[in-house]
Amino acid sequence: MTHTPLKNSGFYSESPRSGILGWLLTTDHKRIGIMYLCCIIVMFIVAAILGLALRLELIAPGPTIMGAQTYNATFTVHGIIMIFLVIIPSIPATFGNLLLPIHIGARDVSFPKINLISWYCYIAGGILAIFSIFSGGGAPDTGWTFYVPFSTQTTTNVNLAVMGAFMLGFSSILTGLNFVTTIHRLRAKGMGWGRLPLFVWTLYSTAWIQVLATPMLGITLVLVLLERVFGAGLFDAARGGDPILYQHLFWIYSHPAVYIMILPAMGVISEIIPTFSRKPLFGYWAMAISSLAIAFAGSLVWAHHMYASGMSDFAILIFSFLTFVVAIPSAIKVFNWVATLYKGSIQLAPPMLFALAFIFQFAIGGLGGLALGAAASDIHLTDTTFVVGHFHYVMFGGTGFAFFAALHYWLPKFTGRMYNHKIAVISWGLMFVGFNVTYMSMQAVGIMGMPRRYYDYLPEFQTLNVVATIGSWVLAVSLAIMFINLWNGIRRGAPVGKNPWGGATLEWTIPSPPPLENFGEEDPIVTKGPYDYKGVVADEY
Ligand code: HEM
Ligand SMILES: [Cu+2]
Repeated sequence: MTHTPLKNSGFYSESPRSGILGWLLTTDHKRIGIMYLCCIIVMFIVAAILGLALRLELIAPGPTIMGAQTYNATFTVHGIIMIFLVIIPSIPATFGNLLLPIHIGARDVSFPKINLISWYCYIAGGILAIFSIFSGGGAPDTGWTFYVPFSTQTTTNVNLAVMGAFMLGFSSILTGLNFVTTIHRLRAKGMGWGRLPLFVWTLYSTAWIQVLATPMLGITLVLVLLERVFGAGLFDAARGGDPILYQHLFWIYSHPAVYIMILPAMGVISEIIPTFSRKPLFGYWAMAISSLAIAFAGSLVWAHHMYASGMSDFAILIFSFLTFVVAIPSAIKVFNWVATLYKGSIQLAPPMLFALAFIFQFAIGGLGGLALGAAASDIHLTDTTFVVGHFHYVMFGGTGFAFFAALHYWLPKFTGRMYNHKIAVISWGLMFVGFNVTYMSMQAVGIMGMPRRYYDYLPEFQTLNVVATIGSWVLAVSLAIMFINLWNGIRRGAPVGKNPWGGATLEWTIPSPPPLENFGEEDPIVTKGPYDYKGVVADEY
């Protein structure tokens, strides 16, 4: 069958421009994915350095390296960058862009130009957020949650930070729009819904949250601006407004947003576990449907962040019950990953090690989430460092480690070169220890009662804080080793063929790196499911 150019995509009219314009004006999904990847890794390093500064400050009670105002600004900027510029786009905008069209047998996404615009929205949002740190008025000090009334009163650069988050929300909506349309419209012949890689199912579920929930954040941030610039009074109790309304509006997006963060990560794990167990993934449809179930049920639980805001016991009961309901599809995923490992011929290659650490840390994060979902324990734990430890377990120990697993799994595919495995395993080992020491200590001192968001604390909390800070240094060293090793791999690594890992999804059937049009003259025709390893062997390299 002859190949037919995609209509209106202008994809084929684009001859690869050389030089910087070949990137800044590209509409190729792979190049856009790589541009996101570079930006996100830089942002991660910047925000991680701020995180390390927070830990260093907390090594002793009282001021160590900074005072109260700087501490408040540092955790605010750390949180804003990590959430909006790193974790939310981390997997969809990078590996989603790199792989989604290839996984479904297409040559690009439905709207390549809109895809490029989403990247420019990301850049614009990033510039505004970074500007908010350095321009007059001082870096925002409200926390990443921008809670009113403080965020409408403080004189720091909340306006710029809010506008930055608004632009980043737009970037996320455009990515979601593209992915939903692409999955519905551009699947290759034979690529029925039951043959989609599970990574695609998680991107699909995430895309619906990006499209439906993110506008809520946009509206809420505009209301904060209206309050700050025009004194609208919407959240001002003295003028008939309601500050609690803000918390509802904010979490109606921000809780589903945690699934924008974790669902694609779960998809990465569902690609890696079967490849290195040499077994089809256990319970394909249970995994596919549980992604949709998490996206749906996850939009019904937002007020579990507000048990201490004066809500009625009945409302607390409802939101607590719904929070436990969301745990069910998440638990199904953990069960099915473990069932896939069972009796598999396990290969502990670097991507697999990061994937196994994900399962361990996500399980701890998930159990911590149940303790926070239960009103009785949450009333004690809310706003302590237990909460901080908990979301680092889910967002860093979960999504972060899945992002690193994806880097180790797919970078050889898109660069054509392999990194040093021994160094990768060492960086993984150090990271696993450093991570768990840092955040398990923060959870423990939170249970003892240490509040979050204070640069100072009671002397009895010091021991665990010293342990946590030392843990963060081990974490920092491991991150440095990992990034240097991957960079060396990109530059000087051993060349690899189409399929260095013996994967069975479509990307492992095309050259490394893939050609501009992904597939040759002929559009692929799909005849089997994504995890059928019969006759599939890994290339030597
Ligand atoms: C090297 C890595 C990191 C270190 C050392 C670190 C450290 C910290 C510390 C100590 C705090 C608590 C501040 C306080 O409440 O007193 C914090 C807050 C936070 N961290 Fe991290 N973190 C790291 C990575 C991450 C990652 C990967 C994320 C991803 C989402 C993240 C997101 C956040 C958020 C959202 C907050 C809350 C900020 C706020 O209270 O407004 N961090 N981090
Ligand atoms: Cu939540």
